[in-house]
Amino acid sequence: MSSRGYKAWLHYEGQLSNKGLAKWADCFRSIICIPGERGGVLNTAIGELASGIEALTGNKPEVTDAASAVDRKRCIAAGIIGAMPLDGLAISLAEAEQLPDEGFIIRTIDNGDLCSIAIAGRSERGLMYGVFHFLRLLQTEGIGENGFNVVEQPAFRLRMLNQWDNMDGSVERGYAGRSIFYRNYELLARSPRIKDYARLLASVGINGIAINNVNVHRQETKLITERYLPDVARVADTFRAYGIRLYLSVNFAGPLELGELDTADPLDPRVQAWWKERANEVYSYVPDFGGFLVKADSENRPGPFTYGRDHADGANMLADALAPYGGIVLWRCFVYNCQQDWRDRSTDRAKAAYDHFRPLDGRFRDNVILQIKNGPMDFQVREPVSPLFGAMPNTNHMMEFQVTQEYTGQQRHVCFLVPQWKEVLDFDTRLKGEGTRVKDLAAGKVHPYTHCGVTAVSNIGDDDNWTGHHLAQSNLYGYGRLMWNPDLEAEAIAEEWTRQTFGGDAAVVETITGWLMESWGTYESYTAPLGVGWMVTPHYHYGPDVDGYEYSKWGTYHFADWKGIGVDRTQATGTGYTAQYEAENARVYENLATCPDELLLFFHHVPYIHKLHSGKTVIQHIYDTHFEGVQRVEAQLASWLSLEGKIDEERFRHVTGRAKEQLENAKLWRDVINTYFYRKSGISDEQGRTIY
Ligand code: GCV
Repeated sequence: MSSRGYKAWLHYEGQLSNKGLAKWADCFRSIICIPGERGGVLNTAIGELASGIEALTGNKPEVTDAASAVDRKRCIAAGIIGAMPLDGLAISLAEAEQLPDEGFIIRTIDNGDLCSIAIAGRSERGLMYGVFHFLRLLQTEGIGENGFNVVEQPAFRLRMLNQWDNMDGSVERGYAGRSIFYRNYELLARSPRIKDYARLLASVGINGIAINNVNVHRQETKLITERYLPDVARVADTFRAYGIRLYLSVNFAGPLELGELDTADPLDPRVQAWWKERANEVYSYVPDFGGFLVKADSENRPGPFTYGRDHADGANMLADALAPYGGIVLWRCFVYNCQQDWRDRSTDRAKAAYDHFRPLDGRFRDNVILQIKNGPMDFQVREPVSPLFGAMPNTNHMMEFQVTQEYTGQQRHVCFLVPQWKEVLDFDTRLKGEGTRVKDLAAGKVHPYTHCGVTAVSNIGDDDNWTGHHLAQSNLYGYGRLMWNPDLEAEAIAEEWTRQTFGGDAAVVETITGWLMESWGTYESYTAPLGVGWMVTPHYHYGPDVDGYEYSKWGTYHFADWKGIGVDRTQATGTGYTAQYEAENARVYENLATCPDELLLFFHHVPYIHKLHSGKTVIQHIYDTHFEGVQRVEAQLASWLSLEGKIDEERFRHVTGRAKEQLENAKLWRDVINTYFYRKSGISDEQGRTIY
């Protein structure tokens, strides 16, 4: 496939033109790869460098391996620190050795008319990230008179993605077609798409992937058996060439489900031996296998509770099986009672993860890492940060985000999530005094975690453009970029994605970047208000259904009646959830006077006439934001339409179609939400706009 959508942000279409270029032009003719020995990721890096430069300049560079050629000027010298002579490259060994494995240096050397460019990675992977970064800089900023002086390293050690792909070819919460990994219960192990996907991920620094759904069904349970391991190994090979480790989701009841034992009790020696044998076999096929991802005792999946054991017992049993090979267990904390009685006002789903896991701190093996969703509920458009994150100093942590837009418009609406993730990463948990931010915890800077980082549910499928909506590619790109460097500005990420994907025309860049940047707020404004969440069509999670989950078993309520709305999660009169935060944060959320408006209904049940900090009443805020939200979508559509002729026909038509659908759906949200609350409260809109 060669469409623009398919190439995503890597289509390098002759965008290298700026005034500094002449000075460096000669360098682009020749690449010296140091050392000459090539294979694996090094090969990938050099191949990407050569083809990227060819696409950008129109000239195929000569690639030489000769170490002796290192003295040559007017080239790009690309290599691995330690194995490459640094003389003449303006890089000191002391500086280079401070970099972690995945770090790199890009430096231009200007000796009058003899210029050269060095890309030096601390490892093969570091070099590959350096190459992609270099190509990104060429496309977004171009190379100026002063060249480059870049030193980079990733903030987080684990930067993963989770595919929720099933072997029948479906994708749970997938909005971009079918799976690129499976069809009819077979792995598409030789599919070029997997390689192209690996390339996209590597270009933004992803270094791990779990390739099957955390809900592990019958056939998927066999992925860790001989039936599928040869194909799993092929897929692992593909990802390995891009520096990405492969993980598999496993079924906790595997021994039982495969009919080999009559129990899955983690303390039963037969079960322990079974998993050890499985691990041994997996590693015989995939020697650098990453480990097991586990959803246990969650949403009807099996787990240790069946045997009266706890999560530490379950995770440790798997960890012991993987430990001899250096594998890890990614154990999910998305554990709650999904059979709740809506009449029961004391149970609060938001409290569940913390209540289940916090008491187990210190009980998990060093090769277990707890995977904690960013919010206490489930990837809503607005939630507070999970209070569990950082609250277990003696247990490895990673944060789980959702790139796929399950609750944020399902890739039919534009909703650029980088600003949301950035808020989460910047959140000050205060767990070790002021300034204990999530990003520092995830980077292992606060507690001495042996493994830590971030992961996210992917948003791709076999649609030609990968993500359904062309603009949804920005979320995959943005996830990688932000998790490499959480200090990047969301807008800078949006802009660099736009430039690489749609080119550098000023109106195009401004319009698309602007649209992306206001899209999360826009989506929030016409959907569920003030952090209350849900109000979506049950199961599908698209479109409004205010009471869809209100009398259900899922623990997701808004408690709206004729007087007010919201969930009282205070310690004083509610479920006591606020107590799970550090004292100062708890105080902020507990008190109406300090609780931020955008989370008001997550933490409090208030009358419709309650005044927000903004000065508006809750009910007027609901009306205003819902009318404004639709107006914003109208304006976004209009400015997109003004780009006609500046965007290729195919993408222009496609995005226009989706934007029109978004507008219709936003109107539906507006009218359903406004009408519902008008009918409940009996309070009219101050501006007398149409409510049904
Ligand atoms: C994979 C939510 C989703 C489910 C998903 C689950 C999870 O409940 O709706 O589809 O299952 O989260 O994260 O495990």
